[in-house]
Amino acid sequence: MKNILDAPFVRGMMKTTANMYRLGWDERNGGNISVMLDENEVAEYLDLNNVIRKIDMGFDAKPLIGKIFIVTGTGKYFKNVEDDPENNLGIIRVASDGVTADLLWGYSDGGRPTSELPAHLMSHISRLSVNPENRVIMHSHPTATLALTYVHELDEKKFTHSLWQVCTECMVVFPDGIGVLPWMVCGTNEIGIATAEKMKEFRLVIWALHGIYGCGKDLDEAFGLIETVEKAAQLYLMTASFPRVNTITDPDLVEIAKAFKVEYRKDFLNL
Ligand code: 2HA
Ligand code: ZN
Repeated sequence: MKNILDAPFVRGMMKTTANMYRLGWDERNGGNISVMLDENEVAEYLDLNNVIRKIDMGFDAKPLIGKIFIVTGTGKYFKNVEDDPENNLGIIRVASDGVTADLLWGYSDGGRPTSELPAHLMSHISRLSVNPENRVIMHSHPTATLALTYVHELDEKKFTHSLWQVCTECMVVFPDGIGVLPWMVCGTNEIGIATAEKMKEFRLVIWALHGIYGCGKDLDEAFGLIETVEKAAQLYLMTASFPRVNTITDPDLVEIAKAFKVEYRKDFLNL
């Protein structure tokens, strides 16, 4: 059996959480990540018959029965994952009842998966239904993105449009736009259901006055989506108090979409 601390999926979580922490996106226990793993790959590192303990998830994830995920722990700090992955991360498998998780590795101090597990697993179900390649759900509190939700209308079209307009890359990176949820209590099944519903349509979902969700086929893709939104939010806020002399126009946005051959939300433009 290979050493789990060398597994690319553990190394990837260590590197990504460290990056996100250093960018100032994930203060204290802020943020959480889940990645769906390949069973055969995990079996190179762990005995899949060895269940350390059972964890009650408190919601139904039946479409994911048997699926294995690496998930950040509740109350754990992204800052600390790199130094102690076995305590701050866990590998769980959705058990045959759909409401219990088998702990296969990690959460070594008796911990549990992130409090946002409902939003994560329900979002995995949504994304897999529209893109079978999806593996990652990522939640974070990037500063400028969060700040923007205090001063910008929480309308999906207007929010997306404002960001598309300040950064040429945005139309290419998230042509499908950004879903926006109003402020809600976090950590609940309700916000999980609402997030998952948006995830059927969007790869990015804003939690107003809280943070953002992104997804993708790997950690880089989910991270890159959030990173691009955050960059655009910074540019928007840096320029918001000055008269806008230049901007990327709607015809320009159409040109970008054509040049990069991306399908975009045409109803998010004002043409
Ligand atoms: O895990 O970010 O939304 C801490 C949070 C809750
Ligand atoms: Zn959060």
